[in-house]
Amino acid sequence: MLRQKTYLLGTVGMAALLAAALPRLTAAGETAVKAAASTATVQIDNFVFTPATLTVAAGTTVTWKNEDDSPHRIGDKDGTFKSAALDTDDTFSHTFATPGVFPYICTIHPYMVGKIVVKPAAKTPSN
Ligand SMILES: [Cu+2]
Repeated sequence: MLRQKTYLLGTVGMAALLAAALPRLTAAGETAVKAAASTATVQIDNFVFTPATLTVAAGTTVTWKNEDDSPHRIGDKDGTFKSAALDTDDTFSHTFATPGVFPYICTIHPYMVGKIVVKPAAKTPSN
């Protein structure tokens, strides 16, 4: 038991140390980056992506939800992410770890275009 307590304290101390460098990998840093590492949704309805341009912080998981009567299939030009055909109410999620601009289309209806803009994750506030 004593040994276990020591171990736990050691873990907490280590987590605090690592929080500055690797906030996303530690329990201590989790709260600090919670706002950045969040989720966002793109709605598909009437052959339109809404919002057409979605800006998120790196680490955000974007979920597309097909609320249309027609199937749609998400894909970006570089093949970074690609969904199966989404039927009504189906969803597809992709986590954007890297900052950048990711234009995508519906590969069934290529005139349907959207864009995910990924900003660098917010800096961790000093504890
Ligand atoms: Cu489509």
